[in-house]
Amino acid sequence: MSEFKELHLQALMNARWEEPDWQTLETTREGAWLLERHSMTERLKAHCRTLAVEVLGLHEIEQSALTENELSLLGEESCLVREVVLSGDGDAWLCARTLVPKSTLTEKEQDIADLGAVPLGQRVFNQANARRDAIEVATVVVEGQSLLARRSRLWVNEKPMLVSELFLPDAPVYQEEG
Ligand code: VNL
Repeated sequence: MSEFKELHLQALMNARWEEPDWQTLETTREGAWLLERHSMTERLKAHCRTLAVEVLGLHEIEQSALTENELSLLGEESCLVREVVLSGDGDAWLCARTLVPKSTLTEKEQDIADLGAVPLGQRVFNQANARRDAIEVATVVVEGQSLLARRSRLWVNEKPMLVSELFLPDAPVYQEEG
C-alpha cells in the first residue's frame, strides 16, 4: 500500500488544477462526476454494495508547507491532512487528500479529526448547511495512465476544507453506465 500511496498521493499533490469548462463538461458523463456539488460518497455508493474507506495517512501540516493557492482558499493556518482510498466492493476507486484547517476542527467539527473509516462526505453532508465551491479539475498521469482528478472546497458550518480526489482506473466514472 505504501507504493500506491506514494504514486497516487504524489500525483494528486502535483496536479495542475484548472477552472472547469462548465458548458462542455456539463454535457458529459465525466462531467457529472467531476462537477458533483453534493456528496461524492452518495454518488459512489449508488454504484456498489459496500463502500469502504481506508485511511492512508492522518497528520498535521504547517502553514509554511501549504501552497499560496491552498492558503488563499483556506486561510493562513496549519491544517490536518487526511489521506484515504475508497473502494467499491473491493476495487480501489478513489484516492482523496483533504486539508482541514485547525480552525475548522472546532466546536461540532472536532470529530472530523477522528472519522476513521467513516467517509468524510457522509459526515459533512448530513449537515444542512454543507456546500461545495471552487471546483477545479485536472488530468493526472500515473504509470502512463491518464486519470481524472478534481479539487473542491467544502464548507461545513461556514468553515472550509479542501478536498482533492483522484479517480482510479476501476472507478465508475470511466465505465459506460457510470
Ligand atoms: C473522503 C474524501 C471521502 C473524499 C470521500 O467520499 C471523498 C474521506 C467518499 O476522507 O473520507 O470523496
